Amino acid sequence: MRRLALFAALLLAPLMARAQPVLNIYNWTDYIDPYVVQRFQQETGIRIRYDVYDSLETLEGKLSAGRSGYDLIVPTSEPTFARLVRAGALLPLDRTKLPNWRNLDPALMERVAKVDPGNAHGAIYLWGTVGLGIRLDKVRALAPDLALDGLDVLLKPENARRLAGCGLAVMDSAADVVPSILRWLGRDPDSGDAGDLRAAEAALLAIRPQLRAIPGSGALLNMLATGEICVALTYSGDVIQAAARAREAGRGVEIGYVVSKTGPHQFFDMLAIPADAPNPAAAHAFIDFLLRPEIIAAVSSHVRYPNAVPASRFLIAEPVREDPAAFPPEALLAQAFVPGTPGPAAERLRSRLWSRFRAGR
Ligand code: N2P
Repeated sequence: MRRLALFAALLLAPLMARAQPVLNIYNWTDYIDPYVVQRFQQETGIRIRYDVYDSLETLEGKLSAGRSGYDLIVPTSEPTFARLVRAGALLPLDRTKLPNWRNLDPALMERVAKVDPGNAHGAIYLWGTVGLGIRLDKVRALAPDLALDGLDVLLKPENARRLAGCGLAVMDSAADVVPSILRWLGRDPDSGDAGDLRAAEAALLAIRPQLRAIPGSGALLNMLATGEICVALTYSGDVIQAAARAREAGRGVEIGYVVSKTGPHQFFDMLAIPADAPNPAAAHAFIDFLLRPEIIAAVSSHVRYPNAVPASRFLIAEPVREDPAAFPPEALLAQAFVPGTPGPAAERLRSRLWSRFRAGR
C-alpha cells in the first residue's frame, strides 16, 4: 500500500507542478520586499516568476515587441502607463476582484486619472522623486564650501570639475533625467521644442567629460552604496537604500539625498496588467494583496518609497516614515512637477539627444 502511494506521488508530482498557477511579474530593480513575494506564494499556492528592469526605456522596449508574457508590470504614470492605456495595451481592472482598492488614497488616484479616466487600468504602487545621491563624507572633504542644496552640485560644470575625482554618474534614462535638466534650466520640463532640447543637451554635454558612468539605475544604486561614485542623479528611494546599505557596511560611507531647489520631478508607478497577460486572475490577486496596509507597509519599509495606502503609514518602519528624503514635506511636494507624455516628435528629439549624451558628442 505504502509503495503504491509512493508510486502515485512520484507519478503525480510533475503533473501537479505543471498545473500550479504561475504569476509573471516584471518590476523595477530593488522595488519589492522579498518576504512579500514569499508570503503571497505561501498564501495562494501561486508561483511567482520575477524579472526586473531599471529604466522606462527598457520596459517600453520589452512591451513594444508584444507578447511579453508578463501578467503584472509597473510602468510610471507618465509617460509609459499613459502610452499603454492609450494604445489599448492594458487590461481594464476587475474591481470586484480588488476589495482592497478602497484602501487607496482618492486624492493621489485622482492625479493619475488624468491619463487613465476612472482609474480603469491601474493602481498606484509607490511614488518618489528624482534627485541627487551625494556621498557626504567625500564631497564635504573635497569641497567644504559647496552648498549641498540642489542640482547645481552636479550640473554646474565648475562643481562637476571639482568633484569628478570621486566619481559622478547620471542614470541611463532620457525619460527620467531630461525633465529635471529642463527644469534646472528654467524651461518647461515637458518641452518638445528643439531649442529647449538643444539647451538640455548642451547642459548634459558640459558635464559629460566629468562623468564616470551612465549606468542603469540598478547598477547605479550599487555603485553609490559601495562608495564607487559620490554624486549621482537618480530615484529617491534608490539613494536611501544605498545610504542604508553603506551604513550597514560600516566603512564610513555616508550618503545623503538632495532635490532641486525649484521643485523636484515626482513620479507615480502603477500596477497594471498587460492586455495579453496569460494569468490575469493571479495578477488581480497580487494587486489586491499589495493593497493590504500591512503588506504595502512592508514594501515601503524595505524599498524606502512611499505608497498610496494611507492606512499603511504608521505601519511603515519609523526611520523610513520619518525620513524627509523618502517622505518629502508638503511644502516641497507643492513645488514638485509630474512630467507629461512627450509626443512622437519630441520623443525622437529626446532619444537622439540621449544617444549623443551617452556617446559624449
Ligand atoms: C526602483 C526605482 C523605481 C522608481 N529601483 C522609478 N520609477
